[in-house]
Amino acid sequence: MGIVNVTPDSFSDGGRFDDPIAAVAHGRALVADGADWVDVGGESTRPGAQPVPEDEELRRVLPVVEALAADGIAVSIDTRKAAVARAAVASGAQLVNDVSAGLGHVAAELGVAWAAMHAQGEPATMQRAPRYDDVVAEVREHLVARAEAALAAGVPEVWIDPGIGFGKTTGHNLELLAHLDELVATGHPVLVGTSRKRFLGELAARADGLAEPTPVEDRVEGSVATAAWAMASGARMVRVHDVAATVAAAGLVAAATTNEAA
Ligand code: PMM
Repeated sequence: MGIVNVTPDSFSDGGRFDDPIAAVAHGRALVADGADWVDVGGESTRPGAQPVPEDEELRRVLPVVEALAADGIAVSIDTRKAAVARAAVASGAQLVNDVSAGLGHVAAELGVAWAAMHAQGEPATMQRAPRYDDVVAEVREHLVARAEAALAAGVPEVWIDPGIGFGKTTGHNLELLAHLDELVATGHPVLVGTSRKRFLGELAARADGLAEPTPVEDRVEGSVATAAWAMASGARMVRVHDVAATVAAAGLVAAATTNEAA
């Protein structure tokens, strides 16, 4: 799943694709690089981000969803708002990617696939003091409950996502990645997003003895390595910015796990 953030303030590619023409061109380029899905979002959920009004989010995403879907591209809409999900599906989106895990009833009403992501708290404050007794068990139980309710309500396909970086310390993120197999074992298809996230910058800085996290443009290796790890652990989809490098890694993971080269 390749990422198109139509936002002026996303942490990872803020402002680069906030005009619809650039965003559509970028979505097409991600598909040319091998993405199966293009995830279009109009509200940054980076730590500290402020909510975006509904009419502004609609203005950002709808032309992009419509143009990419018209090309036959599988589009997912990254939103926490029911009205945005409804309008995006009416414009051709086929999956609601929901970082609030609260739109299961909307996906049921629309009859489209739904990705339920775990988050602790709201983006504006979620990184202040994330706390868990057992992060893996708490995330798993939350997601399984949401997934079962959504399936019972008639959602045709439900993905679960541990929400790397959403109300989690670097330690929580690493624990979730180390135990992804426990999410996979629930039987629900797993989606994981580590791409360019801050914990990768923190880990790279720690390795180099630097005080500040490495900048976003220096997180490609960590992004690809963690995507490969997620796929090898059984995740069925990874949400990434660097599609070409990740597709190459996915090919290697597939060869290694099926031992095709032997
Ligand atoms: N991360 C971001 C936004 N949307 N959706 C899912 N399902 N999983 C994620 O980990 C996720 C997401 C934040 O990253 P961005 O600002 O680079 O889009």
